[in-house]
Amino acid sequence: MNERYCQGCGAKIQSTEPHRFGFVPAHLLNQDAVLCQRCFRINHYGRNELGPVAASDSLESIQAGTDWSTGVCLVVDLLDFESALPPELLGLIRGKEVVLAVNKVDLIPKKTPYKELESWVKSRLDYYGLPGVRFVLVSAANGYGFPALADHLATLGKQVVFVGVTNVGKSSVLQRLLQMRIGGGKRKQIEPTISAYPGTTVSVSRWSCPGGLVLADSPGFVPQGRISDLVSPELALEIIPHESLSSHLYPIQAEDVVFIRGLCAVECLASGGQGLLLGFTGSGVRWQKSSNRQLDKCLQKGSELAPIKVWEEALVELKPREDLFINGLGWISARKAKYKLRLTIPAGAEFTIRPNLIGQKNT
Ligand SMILES: Nc1nc2c(ncn2[C@@H]2O[C@H](COP(=O)(O)OP(=O)(O)OP(=O)(O)O)[C@@H](O)[C@H]2O)c(=O)[nH]1
Ligand SMILES: [Mg+2]
Repeated sequence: MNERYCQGCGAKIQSTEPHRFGFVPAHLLNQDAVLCQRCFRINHYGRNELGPVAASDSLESIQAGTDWSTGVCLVVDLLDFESALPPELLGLIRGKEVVLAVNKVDLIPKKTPYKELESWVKSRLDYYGLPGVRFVLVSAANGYGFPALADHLATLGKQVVFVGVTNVGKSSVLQRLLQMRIGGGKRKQIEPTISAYPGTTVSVSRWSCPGGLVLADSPGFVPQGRISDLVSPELALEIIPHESLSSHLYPIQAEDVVFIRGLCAVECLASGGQGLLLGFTGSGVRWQKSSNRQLDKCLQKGSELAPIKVWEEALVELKPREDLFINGLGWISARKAKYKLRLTIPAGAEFTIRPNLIGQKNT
């Protein structure tokens, strides 16, 4: 008998174990394309009851997807850019023709010119050893950039796979392209399953478009160091960027602390004059300011209910118009003065100092 796969998430269909991926009750199997119970429940109730796919399984599927493909659309989340290009993932697509879809630009404040974002992305790609890679700013939420993306994808051959780390919007980008009727023809009934929880797509799932083009979704690569992956799924939903980027401005001097409650703190050890720190997040959590005497309270250290038990510290210097980016959380940006800072983050979380994403740039 031919094996069948869920059209929404790519899981292998089975009718024996309701608590495993790919379950479809036997009486529903007599349709051409099937959707597993997990995808059905995600689509109708927003609940991902079985949790994310295991990182090792998704790795195998990504490898299979890229081996099969003639070209790769690498999807990254502009608000979590520094988590989006792990070397292991870049290794999986090495040698392939690649177009980058820099997604979620709808979350950037409207007054930021897209030209400015493009030069920022270009310089970050140079930094990550990807000079000259083609990229398009897109929003799967509002359709921005999709005509340009479709033109680029048309140069990748007939078998294009969408890859990227978890939750960047691979399935959403693919869904938007299918809704545009890329390649012409009618819209398919079952679309890729999308959810706010990382780890939704389970395996490679393919869509044949008229004209011979085949588009394939793939599971997300689980990157190291994102705070959103170190906490419970409920807290992760609060942390993951999903609303328009907001910023708060704080005049900062020695002994001040800016923090995101229970998740991270940045203590000012010294500043080279009167300067400001801007705290950015695109999620349900916010930067606040306090004094270093309140540090333990800000981090909820010692509290029974706090999710983070082990912390790490790092000393960093931040110059004007540099961001201190904390993977899977948000960032702070220095203005006017340079700072010596002590960063406290959950053990295993990663951070990067980078040129500022938002606001006037150093020339
Ligand atoms: N604001 C905004 N949200 C988006 C956009 N694209 C995707 N999302 C949201 O991002 C979350 C993840 O989207 P998915 O398409 O499931 O992401 P994925 O990369 O396929 O995730 P996995 O399958 O888990 O690896 C969902 O809550 C989407 O609604 C976008 O352009 N803008
Ligand atoms: Mg997906």
